[in-house]
Amino acid sequence: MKMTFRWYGSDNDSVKLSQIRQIPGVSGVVGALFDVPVGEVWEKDAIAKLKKEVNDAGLELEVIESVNVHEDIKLGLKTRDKYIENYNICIKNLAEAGVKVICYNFMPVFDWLRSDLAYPLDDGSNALCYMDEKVKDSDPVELVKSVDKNSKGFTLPGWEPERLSELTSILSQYRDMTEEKLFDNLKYFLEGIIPTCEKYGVKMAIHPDDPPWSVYGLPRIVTCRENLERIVKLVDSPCNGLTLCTGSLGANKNNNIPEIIRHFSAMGRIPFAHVRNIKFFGEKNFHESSHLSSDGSLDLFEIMKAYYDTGFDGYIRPDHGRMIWDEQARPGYGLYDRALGIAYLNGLWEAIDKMSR
Ligand SMILES: [Mn+2]
Repeated sequence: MKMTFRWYGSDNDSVKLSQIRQIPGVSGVVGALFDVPVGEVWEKDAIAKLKKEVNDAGLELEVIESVNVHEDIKLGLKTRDKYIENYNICIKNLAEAGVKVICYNFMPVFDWLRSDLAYPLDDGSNALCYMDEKVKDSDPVELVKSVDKNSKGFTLPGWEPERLSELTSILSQYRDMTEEKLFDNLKYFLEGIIPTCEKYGVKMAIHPDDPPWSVYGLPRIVTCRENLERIVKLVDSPCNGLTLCTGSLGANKNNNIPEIIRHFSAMGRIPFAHVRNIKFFGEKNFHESSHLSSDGSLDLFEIMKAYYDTGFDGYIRPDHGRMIWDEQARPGYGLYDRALGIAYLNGLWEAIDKMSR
């Protein structure tokens, strides 16, 4: 297991590399080039600059999150071949800079979705929250505006203003999209890029849809064990893997997370693990919580044990954290609670390891 921490870049993150370096057990950051528009090539010079900055701080840059997939690929438009070609150049350029894993998602239009970015918790902290009725009753354009307004000036990944400015027209393009068509389009994309990944030794890791159900009538397919099974077999290669996000998949109570981890980790198809907890307060309502099992609805001991027992040697990160100790940071991405999460995950891992010997 290699512990990592997501970082948005020196001009785009309240957390410094020097601070990340001091979190016990962290070997690297999960980074990205956030100023390259979706679908464009990530140039070698820009990648090298980011890598140097991270390496100079004593950290590795072996995981990228995300190289976003252009809507034309998800929609299956004729123009997709050009974007797949660009994606292949990105893979090659990143591999040559030492990147081993690329996280991506295949959610139409929206990336992750929340109704509240600073939901107050009993202990005085706050966290990201999803209330189904609130999302259902909202107009998508209004929701985007409110997310933008409440992001404290930080850009939020997946909510890039330029991508969402034409929201109404993009939504209308998806009017006839079905789950089956989306599976077909994902297969076409994977068939176009996995040979490049095999050639250059990069693993693709698809992130589950968050939340794992349809929103605003848009189909979502990365939602449950059955669909994950179908996805890893669309192109049956070790380079076609998963970013197993406990909080995203765990939002559907029918998903048995430790069991899903055991299955796909034993297959060697989890190159990247997102480990965090959520707390339900209704069937489709949840807020994010601290990582501690007793603070949320997921059992983090069973989750880490599932990884340990299946010989997990991929990358892991604490995913999100609450906002605590008056920190001013990007919602979900402060330093303090994610660092606490790492200490806890490392503690679980050490205990499981020593008790297993
Ligand atoms: Mn995640």
